[in-house]
Amino acid sequence: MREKRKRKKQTTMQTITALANDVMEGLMRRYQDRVPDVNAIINAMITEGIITQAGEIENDHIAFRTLGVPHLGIRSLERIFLHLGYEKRDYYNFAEKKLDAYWYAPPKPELPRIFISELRVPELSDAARNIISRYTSVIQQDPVDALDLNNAAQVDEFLHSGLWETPAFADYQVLLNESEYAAWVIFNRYYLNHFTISVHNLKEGYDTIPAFNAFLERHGFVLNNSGGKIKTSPDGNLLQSATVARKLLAEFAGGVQQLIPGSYVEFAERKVLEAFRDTDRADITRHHRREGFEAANANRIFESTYRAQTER
Ligand code: OOG
Ligand code: NI
Repeated sequence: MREKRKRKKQTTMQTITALANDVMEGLMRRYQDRVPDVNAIINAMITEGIITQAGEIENDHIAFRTLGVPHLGIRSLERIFLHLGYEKRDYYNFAEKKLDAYWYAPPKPELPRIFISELRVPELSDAARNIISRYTSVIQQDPVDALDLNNAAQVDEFLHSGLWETPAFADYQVLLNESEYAAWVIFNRYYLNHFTISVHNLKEGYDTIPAFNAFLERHGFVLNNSGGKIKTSPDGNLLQSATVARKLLAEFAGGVQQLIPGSYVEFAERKVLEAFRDTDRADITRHHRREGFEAANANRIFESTYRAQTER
């Protein structure tokens, strides 16, 4: 009896992990198609002999942006990942950007962490709120309710679906002047905002953020310099950097084409915690390193899609 139950639990675990892998693959495939820097960075890493193939890259985390309106936002989107075995962790507040965020720990270390943020729409001006509501008020119930969360193809399609009508460029511009985040989401929706290359396990000479940034700049990639190119947590153990989002040709309502910021790529170095500094490098796993995120780092990283960075 107990054996049987144990087997059943193992099977469920395997199914969920396979599901998570499929969802992740779909996200990464479309992201790679949309963000030319992803393949360009992978190719530069191969050329420089840092890796021999893309599969060797460890994905520290991925990130989504959402709108805080009824039936959407974190509460809706997170259900997909909670179903995949992710666990909700710390909360972060971004007062000036009017954002809430949480991070989610994966069920297996091979899967990336997830960072989901949400715009506090009620704090925006009447004009911005009205625009957002014009697009999102057609959503009268949580769209995740309608999904079979065990069907990876369905989840994949949902994450890359319209959700609301293609915005008019004039609406995008009004939002842009009040919240660059709002403008980004109204067009880009749940498309992956970034994936993150873990640098600490790369070969020597590339395994720190300063070294990896130098490599990126040698190859001509432009880094977010808001608050400096290296964002460091107060404990000194989480270092992050990011490219500035390249522009993509967006088609707005009525076929109007405009270049707007798409997604970007991030880099993270998680240092070994003080208590484990004497441990052999070969024995170091994720659990020995700095976990979680850092609000002050994140606050700057958000700006990778803001004009002050993308128009540099
Ligand atoms: C997320 C920015 C924050 C991090 O790792 O702290 C972040 C975003 O741009 O949506 O990715
Ligand atoms: Ni990030």
